[in-house]
Amino acid sequence: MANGSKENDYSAKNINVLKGLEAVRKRPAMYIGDVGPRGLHHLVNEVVDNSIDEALAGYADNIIVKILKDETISIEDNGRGIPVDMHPEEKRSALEVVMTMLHAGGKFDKNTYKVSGGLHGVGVSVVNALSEWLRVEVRRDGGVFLQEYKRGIPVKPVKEIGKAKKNERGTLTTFRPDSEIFKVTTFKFDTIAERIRELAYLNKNISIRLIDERDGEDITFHFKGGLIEFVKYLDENREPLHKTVYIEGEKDGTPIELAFQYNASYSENIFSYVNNINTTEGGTHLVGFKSALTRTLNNYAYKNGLIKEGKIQLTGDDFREGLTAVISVKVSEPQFEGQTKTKLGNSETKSAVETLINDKLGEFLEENPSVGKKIIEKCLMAAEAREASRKARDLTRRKNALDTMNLPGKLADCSITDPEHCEMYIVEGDSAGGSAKQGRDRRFQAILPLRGKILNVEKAKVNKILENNEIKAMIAAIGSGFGPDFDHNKARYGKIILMTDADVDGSHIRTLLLTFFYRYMNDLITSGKVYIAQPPLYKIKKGKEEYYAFDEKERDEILKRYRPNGKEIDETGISEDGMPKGIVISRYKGLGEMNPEQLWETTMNPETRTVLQVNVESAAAADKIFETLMGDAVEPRRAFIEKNAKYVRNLDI
Ligand code: 0RA
Repeated sequence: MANGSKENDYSAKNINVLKGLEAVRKRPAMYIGDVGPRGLHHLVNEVVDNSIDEALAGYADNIIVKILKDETISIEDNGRGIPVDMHPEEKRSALEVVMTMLHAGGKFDKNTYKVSGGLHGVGVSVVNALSEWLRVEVRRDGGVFLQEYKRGIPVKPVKEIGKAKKNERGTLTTFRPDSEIFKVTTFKFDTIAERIRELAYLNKNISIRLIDERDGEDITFHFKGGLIEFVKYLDENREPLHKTVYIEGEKDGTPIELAFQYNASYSENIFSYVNNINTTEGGTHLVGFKSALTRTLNNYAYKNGLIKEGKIQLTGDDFREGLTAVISVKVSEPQFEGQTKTKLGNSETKSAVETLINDKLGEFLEENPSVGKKIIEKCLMAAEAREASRKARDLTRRKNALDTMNLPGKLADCSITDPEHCEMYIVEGDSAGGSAKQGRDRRFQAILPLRGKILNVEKAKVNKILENNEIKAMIAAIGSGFGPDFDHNKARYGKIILMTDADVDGSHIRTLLLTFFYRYMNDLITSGKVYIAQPPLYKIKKGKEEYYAFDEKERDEILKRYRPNGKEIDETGISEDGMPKGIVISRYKGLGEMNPEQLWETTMNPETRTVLQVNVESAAAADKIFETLMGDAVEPRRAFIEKNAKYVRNLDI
């Protein structure tokens, strides 16, 4: 009888496991964000993060990630190996518990700085639940142990399948994402490489190798210089004004690392991390850093007579113009807040960071007066430019261009005023703008047509930017400020939708717009308010029937229905065997070719349209792309375009 109750106990636990797995498979997006490419790549991050945690605990320094030929992934580390002995409460192997129970990983882990924010840290059991199969091989205590799972359920108990060599230890996980869950199951090397590169910069003692067995690409990421190298990489195409400043230390149990340099540009690029998570919404560590920077530099400048008393007052913004910085802290019990759970809330972290940087930066400046002088000169220039742009802004204000009371004449506003229900289409060109104005639902859709190309803000000073008519119109229409005083909560629309032609000019204009939003209305992007419209590329017409296709694949699917005996039909609508079928395929070149009804039906009607939400997965990567595409250096831009040319599907020349 005693035995019976034990068995009941065991099945009760099993039921919990099955319920857990079922919950994950039923609502995968709740655990990994989405089931598109982003969610797919999150699986890899999740497993890699576990190995990184083992490395941070001081037990591993080598990680190998492979994309295998059949689109499966393997991740191997030389850590202690996940424990395989019986778990006293769960009455099964600890390995099985870690792999099958939600959030079980942390229970064993005495690791102080375990990731626990955002989408990371959901636990490897989530990866297991969303994999058609997964196998994990552990080397420890002289043995090699194996367990395999199908959609999260163990196929058999953990088994010792061989002997490990002396001191050989580690964990090897291999998995195939479940095609019942994910829309696409092909991995992109660059997406995986981007996160690995970031991790390698943030953890200078770890070497991570990424091998793509599909094409033989093989890169080892190991940066002995850590954050110093990260900052140099970020500023690769910018001109640094001095050697990189590096500060490292621990305060009140919080390890803190910072690297920064000033460059000749005008933009501020601070990237902050907590436990290897990119805190795109900032938080207390960032606040601590900013106030220490302002205070220390200000004191230093006055003490050394670099600023004449009473001449010009430097603000916090002046101390951050042309600054590229990475700050990384490890917090043992991080509180993540904000829309995307990427804002650190722990108040003790602010004072830890502030105190440490005040002390160490002060020391650094005393020891490196030439760097100090360069920095203060740069900040003084920023202050002067700010004065000039304030005057320019005042002028514009007087003309009411930045005033919401006086909306730009080109704006066809919507009648509803509640921002949550309103959207603004920014449309390329007056003629498409005209169609959009006629086709829209004027209750909640506003249209702002742009004439030609907006200014490239990456290369322009603030006062020039504010003189640009298209930019003035956007600032006024959105109505929630600009630059440092931008506040997305005051935006007049909940969605800003960019609608440009599907050609080279269109994508250039879109990039210019995104650069502007990224640099001067950043919160608009991080709060998820910016979208890209997806107009169709083809119309297929047969008699009275009309279909729209958004890419070649969709076009061909539609044509298949008419394809006679598998014969191809070309774009003129004439099949190869010479039978005209009465099918007319038209390729839309521009938005202007659609009449208002078509534009509404295909691109603007919320019931039927597709819009892509713009998000910044990695702020550092986004910064790099804008700098490459829009900055001064020509060679990296050429290289970027060449490398990415294979992703361009519809290049209109
Ligand atoms: C908890 C305890 C121990 C190892 C691990 C977790 C561990 C987890 C992962 C995940 C990927 N690689 C990993 N390596 C180790 C070891 C406890 C002990 O040996 O005392």
